[in-house]
Amino acid sequence: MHSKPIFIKHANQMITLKGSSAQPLTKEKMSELHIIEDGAVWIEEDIIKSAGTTAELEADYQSRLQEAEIIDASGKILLPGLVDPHTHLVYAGSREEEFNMRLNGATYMEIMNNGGGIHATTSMTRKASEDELVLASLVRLDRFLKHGVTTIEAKSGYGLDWETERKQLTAAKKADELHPVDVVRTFMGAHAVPAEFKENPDAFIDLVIEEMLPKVAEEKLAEFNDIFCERGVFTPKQSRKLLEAGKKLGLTPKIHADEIEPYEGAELAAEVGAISADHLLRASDKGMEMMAEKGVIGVLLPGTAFFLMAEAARGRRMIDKGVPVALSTDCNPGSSPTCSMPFMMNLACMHMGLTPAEAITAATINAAHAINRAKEVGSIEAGKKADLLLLNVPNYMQMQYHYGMNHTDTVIKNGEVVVKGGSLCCQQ
Ligand code: IZC
Ligand code: ZN
Repeated sequence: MHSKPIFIKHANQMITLKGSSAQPLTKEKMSELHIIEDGAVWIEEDIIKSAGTTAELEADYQSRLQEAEIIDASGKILLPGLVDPHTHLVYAGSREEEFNMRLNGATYMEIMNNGGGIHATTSMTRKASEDELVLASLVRLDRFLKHGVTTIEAKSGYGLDWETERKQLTAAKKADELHPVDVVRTFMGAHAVPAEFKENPDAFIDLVIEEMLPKVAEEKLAEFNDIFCERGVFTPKQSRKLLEAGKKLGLTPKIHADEIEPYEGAELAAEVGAISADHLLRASDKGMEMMAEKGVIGVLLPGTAFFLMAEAARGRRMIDKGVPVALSTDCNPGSSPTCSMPFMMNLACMHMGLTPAEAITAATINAAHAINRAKEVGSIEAGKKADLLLLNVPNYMQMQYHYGMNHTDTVIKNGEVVVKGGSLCCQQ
């Protein structure tokens, strides 16, 4: 625990996003960043005690300025630590050969149907020890942190058998304990139909429901329950059955929806009351409208469209229709091997029609809502966790304008400086 208070002052722009903890932001509210110029925050232990202008906080804390560690943020912007609400953090191996195959014309689904793709990562993850998975995850968490991400979600789904699914979730829990970045867990036993069940996917869904879900709930291994609802993987009917079964055990539904083909995944997300529907590259207008009505968050993963060389999700249309939109890396070895949320924010502007302000909302408070953490993180407000990001740019639009670069200067996680001058601090 940090002994001294931290006083960050003179931020050129402090992007607070205040007042957004109760509901995800929609429509024009996604552009209201609640910026304070010459912004300052006072941090004690792991909590933001106060946020305002430098003049206000200097007056309020006059008698205590001597005891604080002072960070001068002149010329920089201060924003909430970024939140990534959709990752496949825990896996073994990599799939650069498939990348090469796709560049030579093969499709993601062809590769998967020939035993590669998710199946390739599953076989490598089954063979890896829990320690190896923890170590691989810690390396990725370092990369997230260097790019300003302080909280992520992580899914299982490269086991497709109970032993490995459990190993992945336990590895995610250990990585969370060992690393400053917070890791929120999702069970995704139904990520692909394992070869053993190729002829009978219904039987696999029953196995996940009867054998795996109760153990996930009982051992508190995850908060969310996800499924890959996609033509050739799991049908909407199978997806509904699994998500409803999870709900009965207290697991909140999430869904990989309409990623490759339109499949009424967005509609299903609204019907089962999912907290988020993710991907949505081919979501229908009706699906978007149903999501907007039910407040289902659209978690968009622009890196996946970029890396699969596919047309991006219609983010602009979703926002205009009232869907609360969040952004994520989808960090995984097949369709999006990256840990860079800033790059996702740039792609959202270039390929989905979001503005820089909307991209910031989508990568902070709306992303926090998508993993049920908006009361603790995602905005700069008194009482929230001291998870903060200082970027080496003078205003927030330059974050996306200077693309493909990492502007991270300082990251504070739980009130500790964990990145300084763009580099990880050694005390971790
Ligand atoms: O490993 O290919 N889409 N799941 C659904 C993925 C991509 C991850 C992978
Ligand atoms: Zn995914």
